[in-house]
Amino acid sequence: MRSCLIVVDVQNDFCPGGALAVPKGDEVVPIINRLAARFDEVVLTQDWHPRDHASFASSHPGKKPFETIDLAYGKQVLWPDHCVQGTAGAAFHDKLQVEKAKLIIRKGFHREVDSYSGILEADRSTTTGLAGYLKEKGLRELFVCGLATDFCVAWTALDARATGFEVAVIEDACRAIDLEGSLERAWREMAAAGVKRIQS
Ligand code: VGL
Ligand code: ZN
Repeated sequence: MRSCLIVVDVQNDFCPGGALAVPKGDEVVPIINRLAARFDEVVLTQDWHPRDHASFASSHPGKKPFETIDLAYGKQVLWPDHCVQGTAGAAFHDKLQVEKAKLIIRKGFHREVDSYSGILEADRSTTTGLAGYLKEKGLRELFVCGLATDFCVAWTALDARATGFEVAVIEDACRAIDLEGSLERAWREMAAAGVKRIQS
């Protein structure tokens, strides 16, 4: 079975000093660089929002970051503006060794639809093309790492599993946001779905 490392959203805005900083988010960088050296296949995902994205609290008058609202596809957490296309915050952490990656999947670029998942957008019907790419290349075993454990990593791992891949999340190569129990919930859902929880 051919395997692929999926590196989720290791971008400046999710690291200390960034707009939506994940605590200790930058600590994953050297761990992921070491891991990537051991894989022939590495894919990066990149959160890539338009300036007026529906997941930004600033797009909804009167709303504040970390509140939730109902959008056409269901509940949406509202975030500080982050990973705006072309900004320094949307760039990969400058110590992340990205040369190895053959594919960068951008997501969250539809103004009205968020995408925590690297596979399926939040409307649960628009695909990013990543599953097709991996299948066509015969990559059936996925190792997922990056930011944040309880949002984009978990959603990517769950969708990959639901699409039929073997999936493991590398816990020490991830960091979490942990919003109102989201981290524990994410691990529970991943375990129930058959996502393996491993260490680098
Ligand atoms: C993420 C919140 C909003 C993530 C992205 O990468 O986990 N979280 N956008
Ligand atoms: Zn985002």
